Amino acid sequence: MLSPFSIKLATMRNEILFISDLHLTIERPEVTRKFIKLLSGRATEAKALYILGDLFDTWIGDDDFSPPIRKIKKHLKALTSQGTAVFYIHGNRDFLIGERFSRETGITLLDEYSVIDLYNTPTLLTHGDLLCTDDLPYQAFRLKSHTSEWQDNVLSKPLIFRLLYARWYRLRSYFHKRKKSQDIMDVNQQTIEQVMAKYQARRLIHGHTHRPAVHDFQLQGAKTQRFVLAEWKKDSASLLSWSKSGYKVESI
Ligand SMILES: [Mn+2]
Repeated sequence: MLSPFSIKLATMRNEILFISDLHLTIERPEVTRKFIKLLSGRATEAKALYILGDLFDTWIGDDDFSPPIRKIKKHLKALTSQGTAVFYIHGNRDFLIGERFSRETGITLLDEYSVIDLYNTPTLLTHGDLLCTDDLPYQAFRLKSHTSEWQDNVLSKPLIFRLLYARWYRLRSYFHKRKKSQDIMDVNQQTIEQVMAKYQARRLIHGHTHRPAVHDFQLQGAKTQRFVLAEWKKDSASLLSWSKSGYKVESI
C-alpha cells in the first residue's frame, strides 16, 4: 500500500535526465564532485537517469578500484537503491564496463542503440561514436574491440598491464585526434537518417562529439530532432532534462 509520503514521491518522480561524456578521472576531481552532487541531490528526485557513455575516461575492467571508481560506485548504488533507475550505454572509452559493475551499482546496461518511449515519442539513444562513420580506422578498431575474443584477451591480462595499456592508448588516441580533420570526427547525417529509420525513431539523443546542440530536420516527412549532449569540464557541465511539459538543457 502507498503511504501519503510515497505518493508524494511518486508524483515528484516525473523527470528523466540525460548526461554523457563526464570522462571521470583522478586528474579532474571537480568533475567527480559535480557528478556526486548530482547523484546525491537532483537525481534522487528523478524517475530515471540515462548516462550515454564515457562516464569514465578509461575503463580497464570491473576489477579496477583506483580513484574515483569506488566513490562513484557507492553513490550510484545509493541512487539506484532509493528508487531512481539508472541506465547506461557504453562509450568508446569505457566500453569494458561489465556485469560486475552493473551488479555492484544497480545500474542497467543498455544496448549500443536503445529505443525508449520518451513522453510518447520513440527516442533512440546511443553514445554517438557509431554515428561517426567517416572515421574508418576508428570504426575498424571498434568492430575488433567489441568482439568477445578481443575483450576476453584484454581482460585476462593482469591489472597492471591493463593500466599501462590504457595510458598508452590514451596517448595514442590524443595524437590520432590531432591529425584527424574535424569533419571526420563528427557524425554522418546519412548514417543518422538510416539508423533512425531502422529504429523508427523521431528523436535521437547522443553525446561523444562534444558539440552540444539541438538539430531539427525532416525524416520521411516528419519533424525529427537530434540532441547532442555536452561534455563535462571543470567549469562547465550540463544535463538534458525531460518532463511531460518538454525539455530543458540546464547547466550545473
Ligand atoms: Mn566518446
